[in-house]
Amino acid sequence: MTRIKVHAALACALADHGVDTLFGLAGDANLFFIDYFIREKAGTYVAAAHEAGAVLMAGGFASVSGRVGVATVTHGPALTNTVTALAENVRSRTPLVLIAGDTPSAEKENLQDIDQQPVVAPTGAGFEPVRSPETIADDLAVATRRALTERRPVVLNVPVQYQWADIDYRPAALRVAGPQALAPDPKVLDQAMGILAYAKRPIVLAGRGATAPGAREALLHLAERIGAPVATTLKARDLFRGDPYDLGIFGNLSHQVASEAIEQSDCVIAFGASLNKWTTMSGTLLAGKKVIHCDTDPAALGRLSPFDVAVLGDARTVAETILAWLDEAAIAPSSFRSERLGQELAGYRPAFRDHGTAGTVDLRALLLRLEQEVPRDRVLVTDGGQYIFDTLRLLHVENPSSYVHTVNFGSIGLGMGSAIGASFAAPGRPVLLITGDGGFTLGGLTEFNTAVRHGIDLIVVVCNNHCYGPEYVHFESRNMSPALSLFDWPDFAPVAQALGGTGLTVRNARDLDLLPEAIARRDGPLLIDAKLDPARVEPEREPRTR
Ligand SMILES: Cc1ncc(C[n+]2csc(CCOP(=O)(O)OP(=O)(O)O)c2C)c(N)n1
Repeated sequence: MTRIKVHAALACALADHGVDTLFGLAGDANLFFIDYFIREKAGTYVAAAHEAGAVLMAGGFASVSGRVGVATVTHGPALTNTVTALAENVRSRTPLVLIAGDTPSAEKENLQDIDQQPVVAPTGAGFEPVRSPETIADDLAVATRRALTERRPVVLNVPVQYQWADIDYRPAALRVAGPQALAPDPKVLDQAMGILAYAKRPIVLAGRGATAPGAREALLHLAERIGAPVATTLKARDLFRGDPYDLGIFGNLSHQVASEAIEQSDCVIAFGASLNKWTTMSGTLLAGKKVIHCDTDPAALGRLSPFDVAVLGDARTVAETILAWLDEAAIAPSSFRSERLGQELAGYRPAFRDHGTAGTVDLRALLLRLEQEVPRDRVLVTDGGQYIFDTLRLLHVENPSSYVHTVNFGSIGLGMGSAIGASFAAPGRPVLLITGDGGFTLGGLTEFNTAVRHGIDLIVVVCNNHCYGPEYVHFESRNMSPALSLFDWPDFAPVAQALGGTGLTVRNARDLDLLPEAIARRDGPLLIDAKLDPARVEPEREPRTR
């Protein structure tokens, strides 16, 4: 037990929980604690330019590392600036603690006073007030435990007047149960076996809830055993990369060969997937098929989509148990993993018509070149906009945790903060951020220099059609002038240079040949301003190859 100030105790408590990286923006109510964390605890502190950036960074860090992300802001407008970022992280189910200072409770006319709990409530984040100076370590432990077990951001509200109070510091234990196997009920599994035994064309589908260690191998064994191709949701993208029967994404982003296989299938066994409207294409992809839905969360089973059998259990244990039962009952595999399907998958190449002109590059040509040129161990972060559909189809990662999805709240402009945070969870690996010009000007510009200051290996690709894509399409579809959606931005490459990074402008297909050298020679944030045609913003269906 040591006698220290509350701000020091907060820094010690963070370090005692293994937190080594803190994202924030300093003000009256958190500056001494940040200073102590850096000086006395050798913590890494990332100073964001906007509070939204700080929270997004903590979210990106948590998403890639699998650890709790921690951010800090001061009171009043600093907290209101985080609302969208909190809502995003609630919807992505990211464990995150936001340490927010609060104005002195005794002070009547503090300009920055605002009732914090009602500010946070509609975002869906949790709220934990620090009860007294003496309980600060315990209250942080409660907030952290809640963030990890409830899988959402929790705001820890720290009254500013506590900062310099002396307390007896004692580390508080973080009581969080580790991951564990959850075995299925044999009676329920028996029903699932009844379906699998008769399935002629089953598919094994994995969501982000099926990406725990060991799950991939168990699901692939199961798939092989029942003769099923494998597929994932968007958020579990590339989990089965390398398997010859990997269909890729199941849903509205499926490629042509996968779509055909999904259409023919008569049974889907889904693990850790919510079966939302994008995965099921509003239910149409599961219609007429038998559905076995497996998840560790009883509330997830059947929440968004009907099932024939709902199995409570973790992906690995359920898959391994089914495998053992299949062998015991000597059930033969289906023939859906046919040689023909394997050949079609091996031979599949994305097909598209190149709409590039002398002054614009085709989005798909750009993305396919990036797929080739950006090192494979990249982390991929997408902002929001029309370009996202092609981006998610054509760019790949080595495993699902290397992909950060930032449009869970449908907001543009959240990619840059998330990308910076992700980089701190993936040292030595490049982070590739794909953003629109609207998203970049809304949220990316603000933090580009933060990436420069911290020497981050970041490649920002601005899909610059100098317009708000969906708004352009709305106007055009009603034969109205799209003028309101068009923007005469400055070139972004010199802007990136002025902010301390490097910039490259890609004006047409020929300029794509500049990418390899620019990417190879990068030594800090690199921005690629790719000029696209606003009239070509809508994703096209893949032309049929057969
Ligand atoms: C915070 C926020 N403000 C406004 C919108 C509405 N909106 C949706 S897409 C979009 C424009 C996106 O433009 P850009 O980033 O250039 O990508 P594009 O669609 O043109 O490819 C806007 C303004 C939004 N989704 N989020």
